Formats: sequence, C-alpha cells, structure tokens
Amino acid sequence: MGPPEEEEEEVRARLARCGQSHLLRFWAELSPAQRGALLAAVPPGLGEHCRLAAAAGARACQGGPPERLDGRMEPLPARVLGSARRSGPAALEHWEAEGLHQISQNKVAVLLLAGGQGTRLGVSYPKGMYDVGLPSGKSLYQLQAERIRRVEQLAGQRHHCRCAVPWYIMTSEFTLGPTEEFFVEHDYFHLERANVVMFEQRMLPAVSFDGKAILEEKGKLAMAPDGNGGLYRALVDNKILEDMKQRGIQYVHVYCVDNILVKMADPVFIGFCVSKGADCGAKVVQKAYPTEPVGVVCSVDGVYQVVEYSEISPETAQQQGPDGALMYSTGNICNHFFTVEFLEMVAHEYEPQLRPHVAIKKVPYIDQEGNLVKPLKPNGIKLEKFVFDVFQFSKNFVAFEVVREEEFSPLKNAETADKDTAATARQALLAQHYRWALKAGARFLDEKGCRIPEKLSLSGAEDPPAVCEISPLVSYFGEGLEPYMKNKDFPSPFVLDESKMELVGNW
Ligand code: UD2
Repeated sequence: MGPPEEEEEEVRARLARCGQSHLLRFWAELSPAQRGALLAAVPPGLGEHCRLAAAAGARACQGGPPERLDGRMEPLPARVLGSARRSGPAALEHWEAEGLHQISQNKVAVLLLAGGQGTRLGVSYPKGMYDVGLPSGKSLYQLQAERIRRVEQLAGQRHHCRCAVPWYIMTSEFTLGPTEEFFVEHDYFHLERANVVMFEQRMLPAVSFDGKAILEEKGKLAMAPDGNGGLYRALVDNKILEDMKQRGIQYVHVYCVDNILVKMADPVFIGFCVSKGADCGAKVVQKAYPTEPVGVVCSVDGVYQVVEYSEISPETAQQQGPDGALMYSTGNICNHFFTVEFLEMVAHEYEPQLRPHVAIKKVPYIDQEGNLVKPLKPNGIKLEKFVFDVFQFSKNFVAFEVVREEEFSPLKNAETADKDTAATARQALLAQHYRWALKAGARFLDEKGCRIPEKLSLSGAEDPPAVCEISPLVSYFGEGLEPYMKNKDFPSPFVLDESKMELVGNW
C-alpha cells in the first residue's frame, strides 16, 4: 500500500517549500511500499535541520573549533574533584559501603549507550558483541552482564537480601535488532529478562554541504543516530523514566559500550556521588597524552562541562601547569552518574537547549543518474548531541578520578592501529587479572612446570608474564580470590570461573 494521495501531495509541497524536492527524484521508479517508507522517513522540521547542519558544516570547514573556548576554560576546582588514586582505604571503603547499600535497596540502575555505529572499529555488528580474544571468548556484553550479576550478589551478601540492578540499553536503528538477537541467543547472560530494557534513540538525516538531505538509496534517506546525547529524548520517547520510577530507581550509572574495564554500577563511584549529594557526576582519568581522544572535564565561564577532544585546540590540550603536568588532564571516560530527578529535569525542560555538535563524514549517496557513489572525501554533515552536555544544568556536579589501569581501556580501533584496539583491551584486562591473582597469593607455572617470575609493577600497557582470566562472576574488583589462589600454583593460561570456585567451601 502506498501513501494516501493527500498525504503525498502534502509532503511534496512541504519538501518543495524547504528546498528538498530532490528527495522525490526517483519517485516514478519506487514501489508503493518504498514510497510510503520514504515519506514516513521525512522528519518534521527537515528544512530547519538541513539549514542548521549546513551552517554548522560551513563553520567547521572554515577551520578550528566551532566556538573558541580556549580563553574561557579553567581546570576543575579541587572541591568538586574526588580521587580514588589519592584517597585512603577508609574513604574508599566508606564510599563502597554507601554504594553497595544503595544497590541493595534496589535504587541503582545502569544505562548503556550502545547506539553508535562503531565506524572506527570497522565491524558491521554492535561493538558490544565484539570478542577481543580473551581465553574465555567472552564478548563485551557478556563481561558487562556478569559484572552486574556479581555486584548484585556483593550487595545482597552484605545486606542479606536479594537485589537487582536493572540494565537499560540505548540502541539505534543500527544496533537494536542484532543486540536483541545476541541477548536472546545467550539467554540474557542469565540476567532476569525483565531487568534488561532495550530502547531506541532517534535518527537524523545526513546533510550535504549545500544543505540537502542525502539519498543513500533511491527511496531511502541517509540517516545517523542523533548522538549519545540523544539519550534525553529517547528517555522520554520510550517512557524509560517512568519505568525507573516504578522500580524505585534513584541513581543511574550511564556508560559507553567499549571500555573493557568498565565497573558496572561501581559502588565506589555511586557511593562517592551519593555521599557528596551530587545530582550529576563524571568519572575521569588522567589524560595519557595531550591528543588522547577523550574529552576534558573542566569549567567554561564557571560552568562545568566537557570540551570534546575534537573541539579543543592543540595549544590548549598541550598547556602545562607550573608542575609540568597537563593543565587539562581530567579525561572524560564516558562514565556518568545521574539522579533520576536530574534526568527528569533535563529530559523535560532543558533538552532543547542542548547544542548539536557537527561531524563531517563520508556519506555514500545516489547521484543524479541513480548510481551509488562511495565518496573519497567527506561530503556530509551529521549533527549529534553529546551525553555530557547536560553537566551545565547540574546544581551539584562532582568528578571522580580513577586509576586508568583499573578502569579504562576502550576498544575504538581496528587491529591496524597502535592504540585502543582489541589487543590493547585484552592486554589491559589480563594485566588487571594478573595483578589481582598475585595479590591473592597465586603463582604461575609455564608449560614445563617451571615457575614464571613475577612482575609486580605491571601497567595495563604490557603483556602480563602469565595469562590468567578471572570471570566477573567470581570477582568484581579483585575481591574474594584468596581462598582459591593463596600459595597455589596455576598453569598459564588459566581461566578462573565459577565452576572452579564452587570447589572452595566458603565462596
Ligand atoms: C566518547 C566521549 C569522549 C571520551 C571517550 C572515551 C562523548 C560524546 N565522547 O568519545 O569524551 O569519554 O568516549 O572512550 O561521549 N553512542 C550512542 N549513540 C550515538 C553515538 C554514540 O549510543 O548516536 C554511544 C556509543 O555506542 C558509545 C558511546 O556512545 O558507547 C560513545 O560513543 P563514541 O565511541 O562514538 O565516542 P568517542 O569515543 O568519540
């Protein structure tokens, strides 16, 4: 069935008014179903969107960041910056206890941003399904699911109750189908199905430099997800905040899909933010080098915000303080804390104020003769909102600095790159697990049965001398390993999973 004639006429006129009639160039060749789909895909406000995108694209192409923030940036003041690195065990235990308490009360949820296209990694399926080559073969999704199960267990054990950390997963048109299938295939990684809620963010048309929406097929607009800041509209579109309130959720840990070390519902981070009475918080790591592709959490004109790596000038990124350290060293790792109250306020009141960011991309298109062209140079503008752009609305913002080796190793690039690849992610996880095993008193033997010399100060960027993978179902942050590992010899490679732990009585 094609679209009713009146509707068609109305859309035709609307497209003509906003200079987008070219979208109907191949109308005569389309089937009724294709016509219907094309018309349905034309969003309200297309003309305005195209004008905005073209203007932003032109500014971006003239060089430099869209808006020079350099002179207005200030590093975060010490009073809003907590640190796992610089805090003593008593403070860390206090925050952890607070976080576990909130989790045990069923007040904490995690929310995964998984609508991105993973272009840099170059795979056609969602990044969370990626297997980085661990001995266990676990995907990023599986590691995350198991960390949720373990943290629920830790909170439950401490407070003698059963509790749940619901997992909200924001997907896009590209990632929803395959993500759902993957979860079904893996039986939701043994999480309760009702506690995994997938929802979809909106898509926006890609626009050419002369302000025209792009056709990627004769009857199909080139669309891209509206950025991870599309979260706030998606929360409303899909009634997610209502769902959270119904479950009694008060705190949400929002994170991005590709950090293999991500601590789901991290009790220390949650506890820190709750103890400070924060409505909004960000985890940061010290930047590894000035051009590292992470945003900088800072203040601009006295308002907290992230200046994204694509929008900071090289001079500012390299600026050093009197001690020689980077002045803007608080690297955003896309791990955020929000109260549900704050999310509600943002989603219902402030979202329209979020400024879109511009990305210039190569967008395959159909030329005037109807041939598909894969451009060699960027030809399209995509507008995206960023998840952290809501920090400006916070009444009590905090940042929490964590140790990179323990918490941040993102999978961004294909193997040919030298940073942020599957190899570096695998290395970071195995180095962490090796450190945990040594701390618990384990010793490792090579294939000839000879003791492998220990390497005590192991960074995340080198291969551990022995391979030991520890299931998140066994240990969340290195806890509980001694009964099984102390003064024992293990072969390398070794995978410690729950089946082995069941042999230990007091586990
Ligand atoms: C993100 C941060 C950057 C830094 C870095 C650390 C943003 C805007 N930037 O940069 O400051 O913290 O991560 O690794 O947060 N996504 C969606 N929908 C979209 C686009 C992206 O859900 O429309 C998700 C995506 O699936 C991923 C996350 O958002 O989980 C971050 O997206 P990215 O990998 O494109 O962000 P990146 O590395 O440029």
